[in-house]
Amino acid sequence: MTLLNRKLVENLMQRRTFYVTTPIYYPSGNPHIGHAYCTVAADVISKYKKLRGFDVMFLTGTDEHGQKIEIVAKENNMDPKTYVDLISLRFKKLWRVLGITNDRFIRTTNDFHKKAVQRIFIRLYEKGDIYKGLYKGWYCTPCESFWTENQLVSSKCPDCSRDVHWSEEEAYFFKLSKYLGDILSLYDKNPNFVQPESRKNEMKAFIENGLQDICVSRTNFSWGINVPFDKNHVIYVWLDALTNYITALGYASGDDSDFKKFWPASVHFVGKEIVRFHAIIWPAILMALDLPVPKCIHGHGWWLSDDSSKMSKSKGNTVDPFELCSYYGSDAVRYFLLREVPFGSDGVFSHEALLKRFNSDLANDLGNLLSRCLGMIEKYFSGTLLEDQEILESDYDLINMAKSLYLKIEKDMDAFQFSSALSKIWKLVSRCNKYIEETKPWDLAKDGKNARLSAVLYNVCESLRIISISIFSFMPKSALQIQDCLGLQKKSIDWKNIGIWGILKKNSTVAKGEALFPRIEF
Ligand code: ME8
Repeated sequence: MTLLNRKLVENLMQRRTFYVTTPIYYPSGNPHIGHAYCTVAADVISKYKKLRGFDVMFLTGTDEHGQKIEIVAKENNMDPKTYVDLISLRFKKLWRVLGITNDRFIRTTNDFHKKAVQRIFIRLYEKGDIYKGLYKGWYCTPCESFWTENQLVSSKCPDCSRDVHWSEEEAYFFKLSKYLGDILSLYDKNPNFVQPESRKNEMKAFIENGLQDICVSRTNFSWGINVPFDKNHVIYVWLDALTNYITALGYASGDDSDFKKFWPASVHFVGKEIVRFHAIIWPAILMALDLPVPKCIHGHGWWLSDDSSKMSKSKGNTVDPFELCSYYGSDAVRYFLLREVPFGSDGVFSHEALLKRFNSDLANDLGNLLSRCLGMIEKYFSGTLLEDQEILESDYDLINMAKSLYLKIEKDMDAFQFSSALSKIWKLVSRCNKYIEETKPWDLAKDGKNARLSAVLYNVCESLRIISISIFSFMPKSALQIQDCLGLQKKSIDWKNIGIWGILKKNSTVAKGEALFPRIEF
């Protein structure tokens, strides 16, 4: 291989990695629908990128230190480690139930992470970007955040509106103020760094009046990683937590080959309330470590309860995703979460809306299409797709729509517009249903027009094959079930096959099988 070719191949290989993360969740209570939301979104993009041939790293995990965890463990009469062991298992279990296939699960109590965080702290201290000073200010325990007097809203935490308490102590500080200019120029040079646009504007407004150094150690509790050279101090939980994105890849802990391969992250998915930590503090820490910053921070919206307040553990108004999955099935839950509300916006969760989506989009539109089409092939041709087919010019409206579907989805998926991608897929589902109404296969059967009838049913099967590839990342079980009904192997779920017409072999056998989404009556 010439040097130039080798360079090209290396470049190509490098371009084909994709690293997606979710926030690492506080195991301060059982996982709820909000946690499921972000992890499903990351799973969808991870499955999609894998289908498209990327070498993907998908990381999630739990953020196990801090005063909040210490308190909740005590309330449950457990030591913090026993408590987080228990709850982090619930998160892992939920990901299995939801069909999530993360590549790694980090716990901040993992030994390798603790050691790496200490090394990072030392590096920043030796560089002069962490220094010792006196901390005076307001502290919000649930948010693990410090606030100045001016930042409080009606004397409460500006993020969660709960009580704050005055705190005054010797502490270590990170020189965030030093990186103000670099962060502003990061936003200017990379207009897509913070998404959606509205969140970027919020960040810009937040730092308009400058940035203050932040306190990165605490002495009033002990459940955390010690400052290695000053054992009275515990490292601030956000410094501990944010660095998970690099320690999980082996940064500062020996084998850093994955770090070299996957960093910088392609996207950090986070809820809108923690964009600030990810879009300001995190890049500054990385800059201080002389590391590249992530390519994108995407702040998604919130699921609200029907009184329009944010669902959260502490408010006790959450929806249990385990229950939803056992009632509707994991694919339906995944579909609903990403279809109902555009990823950047807030949405009100209701069982009525989920049931409506289930019965209309899944049972009626897609489920019926599959069973109707395959039922007719069983009835008229004993389950075989006939060789002899009479294609008409008018069929090309459906054929072309199906063949070009991938172009529209790719655009949406690359912009994390999941709801829009699904609505385009459902346009094809509707077009198939309309095509059946237009071509009236039952009349063709009655009139003995078998060549035309077999063409019509073949066209619907091919469209269903394309639909199954397009929905795989959203609803993996259903996609595989459709493929199975069409007599295809799992490996035919391949993005290379999505824009090709005629993959289904003529003379092959199909079978209706069990209903894809049996209608739920209530
Ligand atoms: O903030 N709607 O953990 P956390 C949508 N440990 N998404 C929601 C949601 C809702 N009602 N409620 C929670 C933490 N989420 C830190 C993160 S990262 C280095 C450290 C999702 O358990 C959303 O993604 O409070 C949000 O950002 C995340 O859960 C917060 O989880």
